[in-house]
Amino acid sequence: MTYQNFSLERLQEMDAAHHLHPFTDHKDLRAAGTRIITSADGPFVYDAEGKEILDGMAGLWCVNVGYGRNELAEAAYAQMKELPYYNSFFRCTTPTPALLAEKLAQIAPAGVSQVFYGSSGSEANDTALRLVRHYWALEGKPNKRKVISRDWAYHGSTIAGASLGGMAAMHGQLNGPVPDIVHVMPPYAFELKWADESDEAFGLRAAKAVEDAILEAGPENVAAFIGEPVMGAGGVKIAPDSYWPEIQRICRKHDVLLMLDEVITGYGRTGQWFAAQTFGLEPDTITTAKALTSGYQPLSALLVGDRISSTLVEKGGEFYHGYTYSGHPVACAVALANLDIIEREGLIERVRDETGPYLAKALKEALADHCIVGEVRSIGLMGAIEIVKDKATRERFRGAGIAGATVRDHAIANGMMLRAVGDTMILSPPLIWTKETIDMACERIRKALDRSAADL
Ligand code: PXG
Repeated sequence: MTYQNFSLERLQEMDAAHHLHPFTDHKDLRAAGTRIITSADGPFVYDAEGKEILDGMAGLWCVNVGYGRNELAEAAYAQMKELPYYNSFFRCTTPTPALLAEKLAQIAPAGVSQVFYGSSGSEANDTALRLVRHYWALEGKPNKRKVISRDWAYHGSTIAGASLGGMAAMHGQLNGPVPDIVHVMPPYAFELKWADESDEAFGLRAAKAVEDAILEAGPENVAAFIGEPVMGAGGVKIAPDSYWPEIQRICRKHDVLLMLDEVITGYGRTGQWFAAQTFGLEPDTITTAKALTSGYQPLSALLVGDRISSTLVEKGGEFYHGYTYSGHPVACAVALANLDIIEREGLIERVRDETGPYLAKALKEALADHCIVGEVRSIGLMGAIEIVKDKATRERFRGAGIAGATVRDHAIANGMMLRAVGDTMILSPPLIWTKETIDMACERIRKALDRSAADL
């Protein structure tokens, strides 16, 4: 049975009748009807009515090699025929997770050479939280349990992920985060920088908020700091240059582990394999998922630094943790083929030397002067456009999120898939975008901004 046997209306009816969607107000959705995406090729997705949309979000920050890669389908097919599944418990493995682990160790930052697999970023962060606390217990410091995180962070949607994250609405539905997680201000200059403050001073102030939290908890009680090198779902918040070196220094000074969540920034997005390399950081854990397979299969890899892994291996005994699909052979086969494409086609170098700098320039030249744009910013192939009512004062439109949703809807109607985070428009396209694709995107976004300005 294929979906082609069903009309668009019938598919929408089934969806509305039975499908509970992630992060969705269902009454709203069922009244409006879902958009059904049925196919995709290269940088474009197509909906059930045949409309072509340039995908500015790479699916959901994941399809780094673009759509329509037969090679990835063939890798999955071949692995499924040979061995669709076997577990990696009980002293077993299968070939592809072993091959992938070696590959990941080669591309990871120095001092990070071990891999724990899961199926999602949320699962990987759950693993990371357990692992850092287990590490400190093994080191004879079981009181080092607290984790410092940030408001607006997104670390996933399981109970551990949502607790590590700093989304107030998610905490509300959790009855608050799990204990021993502390959130501090994010390095979000656009809204939090004081009028007379330099970027550098603001970055240091945001980092000091982390140190203050460590000192308040007592360093002897703090296990780790966790952060996305560039906050993604929180609105592509790019820290000033002074922030990350200072965070690294603070973590070292207080013997607090550095956990990077690179679920979005990993695998080329910032112009290096990992943003840790872009920012020159030496993390103890790196959470990765999404672009590890370019979204063609669900797979996550928690990369574990040698400090933690040597203790785990030497004195850990059994680590009572793991998932049925840890090291799934098909997902790992697809990841290997995906990393091979990224490498063979030089996609990371292209982002670093060509399309990343070009996106920054294009956003500035084509969009920054628009009357409802308060700021544009980008790093590698991730960018943000702040929508404001008053360019000079940065005053927002009334009703947080309405302006963002208006721009998004006009963009989609104009063939450009954008995501709105409140009134911040987000771009995180496939790494196969060329200069021409960037020009096409800016033209479509500019039109959407014009129409939105008229509406708002
Ligand atoms: N960490 C980060 C930094 C993420 O961006 C996760 C962890 C969780 O990954 P999983 O695979 O469990 O979803 C993410 C996921 C959005 C959006 O609206 C972003 C994510 C997920 C869903 C929606 O931008 N990021």
